[in-house]
Amino acid sequence: KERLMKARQRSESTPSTPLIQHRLWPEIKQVSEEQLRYALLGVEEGVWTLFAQEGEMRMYKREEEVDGMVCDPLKAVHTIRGVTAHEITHYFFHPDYRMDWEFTVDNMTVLERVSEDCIVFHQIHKRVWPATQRDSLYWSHIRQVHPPPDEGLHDSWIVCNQSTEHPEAPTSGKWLRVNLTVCMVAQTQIVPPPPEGELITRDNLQCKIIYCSVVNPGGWAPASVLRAVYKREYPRFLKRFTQYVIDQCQDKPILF
Ligand code: 18C
Repeated sequence: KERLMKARQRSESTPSTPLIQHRLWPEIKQVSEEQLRYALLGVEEGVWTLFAQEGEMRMYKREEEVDGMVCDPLKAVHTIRGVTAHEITHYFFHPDYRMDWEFTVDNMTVLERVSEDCIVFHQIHKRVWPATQRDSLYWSHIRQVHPPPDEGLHDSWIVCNQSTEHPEAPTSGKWLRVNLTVCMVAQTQIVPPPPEGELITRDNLQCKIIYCSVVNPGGWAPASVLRAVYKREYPRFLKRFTQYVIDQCQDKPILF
């Protein structure tokens, strides 16, 4: 118990000072807290429809249109072994690894490195025939979740991505800009706990992941193509990304 408490204390983090002083902070704080609550709500029957399932992974959607454009909210839950919540969110947030696992992106640029826990990204996405190519511009914020989680959970982390604007990447006639709100919440569990007096190894780690996304395509796209892309790409993304993190972490010391 004492060892677990110490590991948890080491990983305590609060928003960095440069971030708190940034013009985006009030929005980042509000959206991240709201997304966390939304992610933890669960998937009520009759509201969410299961559309993909593989092993521990479950993906749900709600069919919704805004001004005739498909914007189906997605919620996915997954459980993987051998990695921590911090590791999952670290690889999701950090630009160095983005192109290793993100296969919807042709080009990624860091527009502004606000702080160690917040970056503004511009991405040009792969074109889906016959639609116009899309780009996205969003802030991305990583933080540990406070207060500490319930009994049974060791720690929780969140990455929240939200569309924004930036003078260095105005909308162009070239791409249609998508509008996105995405969050990834990860929770570490120590199961099974190590025998008394022994250290935690990767065999004692389990990580629960909740991924939520709402993407407005930003302009016309055929609904049937869009829903087909959605159904194919989200499971592909979550499987590929989680396997990537497992592979990256297996020979490294545990990052709590
Ligand atoms: O969360 C994810 N990635 C993060 C880091 O990149 C970040 C970005 C999210 C971008 C979501 C918007 C993507 C638009 C993509 C255009 C289509 C690409 C298809 C490529 C096919 C090879 O949060 C993981 C994101 C996983 C994305 C799954 C696909 C989502 C499809 C949404 C469709 C909206 C655009 C429609 C384009 C026209 C299609 C007819």
